[in-house]
Amino acid sequence: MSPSPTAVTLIGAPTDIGAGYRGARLGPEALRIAGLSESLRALGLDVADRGNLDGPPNPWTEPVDGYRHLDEVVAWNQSVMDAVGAELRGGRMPILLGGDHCLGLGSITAVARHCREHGKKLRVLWLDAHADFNTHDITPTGNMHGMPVACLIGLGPRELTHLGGQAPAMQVDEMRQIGTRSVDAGEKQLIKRHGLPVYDMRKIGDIGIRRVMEQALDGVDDNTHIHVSFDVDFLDPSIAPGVGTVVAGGPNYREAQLAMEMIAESGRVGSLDIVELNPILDRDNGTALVAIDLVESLFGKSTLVRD
Ligand code: B3U
Ligand code: MN
Ligand code: MN
Repeated sequence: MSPSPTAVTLIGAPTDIGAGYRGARLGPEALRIAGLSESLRALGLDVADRGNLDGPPNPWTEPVDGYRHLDEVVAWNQSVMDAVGAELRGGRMPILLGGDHCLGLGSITAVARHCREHGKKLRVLWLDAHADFNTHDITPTGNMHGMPVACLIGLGPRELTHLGGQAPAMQVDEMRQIGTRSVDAGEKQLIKRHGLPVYDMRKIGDIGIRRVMEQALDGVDDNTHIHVSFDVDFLDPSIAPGVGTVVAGGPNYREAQLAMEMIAESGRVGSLDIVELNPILDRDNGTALVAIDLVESLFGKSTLVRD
């Protein structure tokens, strides 16, 4: 297998437009201050930081027809899609620094289009406590960071499902969700109806993270582009308290690290989102530091003594 790309580009998207708490807009700076670029450079990567994208402010208004801040969510996702698409066209690997997880829509729409244009298979690894599979009629909050996966497979408002021109942006069987443990009642039914592949915490408890990752990576070949959408609330809150929606019972440090190491060993990682980091709720930027440690593992930093 060929090695992962060595040229990576950081793209900051400082917004919490889709979240239920404000503060994820500070995520890109927290990751920079915690030394993301330096850590990646130390692994031998060529790192460019394009700074932050611009977008509308957060009006902090109530949902309308089940969507909170829909116009602003569209605007932010449009810029993310354009920026991520530009890096892929330039042969660099985009790393989106969120920002909340509604931005996964723009990022993955660009990645999916790139895969289609280059005849590549797509595998999205959605590392998250949540399924983010709500629609406007079942969402308990109207917060759009709970909806990007539904939008990606064609369920949602036209402005979002057709962000990249055609819908759906991706097929449900191109996704694997890992670490899931907080799913709303309507969302659960929708997951069943659409056959969304989910490795929830119960599955991780039953068969262990190693076998879960083997299964989630099954079928990945030399022609596969892996996109990792890393919602920091995937991690157990004991190691990552700095997120808006903490959910107890997540992967511990070593489980998360092994997951990242196994993804790295596939050699097929082509793009990454780091989202939902909320420094306002963190202690001493510790969650950013943990996220960076795990991203280092994703880029090949190994715990093997003889490698
Ligand atoms: N499922 C809930 C909560 C939630 C989803 N994603 C996050 N929180 N981060 C919702 O609002 O849709
Ligand atoms: Mn999420
Ligand atoms: Mn989440």
